[in-house]
Amino acid sequence: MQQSPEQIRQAYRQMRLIREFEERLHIENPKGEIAGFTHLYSGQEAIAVGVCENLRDGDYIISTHRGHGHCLAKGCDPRGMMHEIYGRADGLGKGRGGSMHIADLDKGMLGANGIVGAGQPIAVGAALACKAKGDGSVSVSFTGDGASNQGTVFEAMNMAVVLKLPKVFVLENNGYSEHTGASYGIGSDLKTRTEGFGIPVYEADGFDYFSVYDAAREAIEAARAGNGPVAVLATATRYFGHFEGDPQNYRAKDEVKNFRETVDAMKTIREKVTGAGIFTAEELDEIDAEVLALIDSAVESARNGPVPGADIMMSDVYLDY
Ligand SMILES: Cc1ncc(C[n+]2csc(CCOP(=O)(O)OP(=O)(O)O)c2C)c(N)n1
Repeated sequence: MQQSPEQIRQAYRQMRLIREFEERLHIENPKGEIAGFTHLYSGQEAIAVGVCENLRDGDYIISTHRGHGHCLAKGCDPRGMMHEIYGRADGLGKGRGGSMHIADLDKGMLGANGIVGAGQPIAVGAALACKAKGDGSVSVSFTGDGASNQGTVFEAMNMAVVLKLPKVFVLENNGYSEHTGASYGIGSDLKTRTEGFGIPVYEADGFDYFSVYDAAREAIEAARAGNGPVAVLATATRYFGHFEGDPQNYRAKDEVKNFRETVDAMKTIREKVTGAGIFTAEELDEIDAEVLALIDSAVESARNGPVPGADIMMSDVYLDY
């Protein structure tokens, strides 16, 4: 482990923050106070955090419909996000976007997106801006196994290669596209397909923060150096349904339970960090308690936050030049 204890502490906290944010939303969602679809990221924490811990403030990310984890990993305020998910006027998007449309341009988070694959062209544009600035910044897009079959992804890959852009394609294979297994839906393997575009692929174990961090570090360094686009391919699972309310009848009975008990990302990082003597279990428990208190207070204030008035609903609809 080449990271400092402080870096590891930060990564662990970020992963715990995502895990608890999502587990809590799973409890809150059926209460009926959250409008629209909610897609949870629990299980995939090591991927978002392993990638984003390699990023700088000036780098950009584009998320997916399953975006809370990416937003938190890039540094978006959990309270502002919770208020947004509850549709509150003081949420990150003034309550107009909800779960699927969280953005925070100040943090380089260019947006989550309900149209599968639609983030790709935006991320190519951001990568072009990074190249023009010439400051070594990069643009990162997160893409699911299902989204990887969209034409927008192929176009983005080709254009990023042709223009030699500092673009990082993070391919997150969680095994399913809605209810369709990746093995059924993907015509060849993601690695060779991506390499076919001329993009080097760095593979990682998506349950293991350190594996993702190392693969992403190598990939991102290559992109910063001006060598053109790269990809990080990580495999993990999602613990909840495609959306909240999905009964997951397409999964084997004990599938999620087995993942939670064996390769779980939080369990893995805890075992590695305590095993290497970097932090004790009690020190990690303290971080967990601090995060849980933060989530409690974010949910409480979001439930009581102000609803947007008509003035807010009508603002930022059209762009004035
Ligand atoms: C263009 C488009 N086609 C289809 C959908 C419906 N849809 C929403 S999510 C999804 C599956 C995405 O799967 P994947 O990219 O693997 O991400 P995951 O949900 O597994 O995180 C589909 C087909 C959509 N929102 N947009």
